[in-house]
Amino acid sequence: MWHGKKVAVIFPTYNEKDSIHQAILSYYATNLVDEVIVVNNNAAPGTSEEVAGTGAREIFESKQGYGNALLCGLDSTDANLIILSEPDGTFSGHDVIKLLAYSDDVPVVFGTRTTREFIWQGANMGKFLRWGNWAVAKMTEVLFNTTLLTDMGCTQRLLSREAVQQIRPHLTIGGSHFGPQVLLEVIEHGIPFVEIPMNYCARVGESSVTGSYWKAWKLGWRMIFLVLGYRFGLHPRNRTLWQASAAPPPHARQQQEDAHSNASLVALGLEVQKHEAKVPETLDSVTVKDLK
Ligand SMILES: Nc1nc2c(ncn2[C@@H]2O[C@H](COP(=O)(O)OP(=O)(O)OP(=O)(O)O)[C@@H](O)[C@H]2O)c(=O)[nH]1
Ligand SMILES: [Mg+2]
Repeated sequence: MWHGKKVAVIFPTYNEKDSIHQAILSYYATNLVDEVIVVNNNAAPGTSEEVAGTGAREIFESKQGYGNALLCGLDSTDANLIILSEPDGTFSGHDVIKLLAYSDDVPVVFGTRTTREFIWQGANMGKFLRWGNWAVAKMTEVLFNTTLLTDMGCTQRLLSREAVQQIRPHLTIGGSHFGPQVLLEVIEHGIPFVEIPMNYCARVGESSVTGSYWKAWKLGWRMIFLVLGYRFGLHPRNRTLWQASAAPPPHARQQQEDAHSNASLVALGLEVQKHEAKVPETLDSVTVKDLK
């Protein structure tokens, strides 16, 4: 729970049998996570046995793909704050509190894996991936004139229930570039967001996507075409903008409340002045009417 809001973590799993048990425990250890949902995407044999007994809820998605698995998880939770992550040892429960802290101010918090101080030894974030991700993220930031961005593909991120409801009908990608589509839909809907550094560690076991140079290269180009497609109108949709539909963020609410109480004080002052003008000479002459 975070400020009375239910928190869920979604783990898609394909080839993380050797790390998933520990990953689930590390998120529950925060005492902030109410539910871990494991989306078994035709995962390696033995995965279910590793999940059993951890307290996580295992669900199954037979349609192969990173995006399909995450969409299945998003559709299976009623949590108010939803954290997407991976159970391959690259992310840790340690960062949950950072995502939650920022969720007080913005409905979407993206992680970034390109901050040097947070990249651990053995992590799959060499120069090519780091600067490649950074370059596509910067291109997106400039083309959409949006908030600071330094990573396109960090799975670990937080979305509020309201943000998910707004973008969900527009999420169509079942494969590895699902992550950038979520980012682009958040931008297109005008949903406020921020990006913060995540610790990024070495993977346990074999990576099936960015571990291969050519797969990463191809994914990079698909991301670039996706961003350009969004920017130049190839994904026109009827989107309801966030401002039109959503409640103001807490700080704006606070400002409104302050403005309200200031207005009330001014009104009270005027009333007092009016009554002072009518104050009778002696208390004896005070009538019930004067007191009203
Ligand atoms: N490759 C693959 N991954 C899937 C699939 N369905 C879900 N996933 C999950 O997608 C996430 C990303 O896959 P990884 O193999 O870790 O790829 P990656 O994150 O690009 O590679 P690393 O940076 O080395 O972790 C993992 O949590 C997988 O379990 C699928 O059909 N294929
Ligand atoms: Mg991974």
